[in-house]
Amino acid sequence: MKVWKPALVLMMAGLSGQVMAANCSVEISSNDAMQFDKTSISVPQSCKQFTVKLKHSGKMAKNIMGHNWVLTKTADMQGVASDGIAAGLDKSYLKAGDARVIAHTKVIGGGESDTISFAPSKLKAGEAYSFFCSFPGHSGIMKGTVQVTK
Ligand SMILES: [Cu+2]
Repeated sequence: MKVWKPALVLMMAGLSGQVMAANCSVEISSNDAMQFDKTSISVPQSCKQFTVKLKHSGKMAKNIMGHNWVLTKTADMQGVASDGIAAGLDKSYLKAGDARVIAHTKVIGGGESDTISFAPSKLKAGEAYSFFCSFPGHSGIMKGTVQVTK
């Protein structure tokens, strides 16, 4: 037992160091000028869960300048955004049961926030992913890329 103990302590120290090194959450702010404050985020696959907190620093109501955060393959972004228009605000401008949507927050207005988590294991290394806002007319500007890291 005595021989193994230092090895175990070392191993545990190594593990906790790893957990601290991986950034498993991100905070993204949006505003009344139809902008996100980030154009790219990194999602480490070493995280069991990755958490996104979306904030709206503006004052405008969600039916006028609402924002959400939607994650899809980059190739699916356009289709998800246009199919979402008809879904309306109550459905966060996303078609019900849209399998192309990997994760999303609800639509929020000024002063509000919403937090979601998803498993990075859903993302494949080498595939191109993007995040965007599916509020009608916003995805042309409100979008960014997602880097899948180790
Ligand atoms: Cu928006």
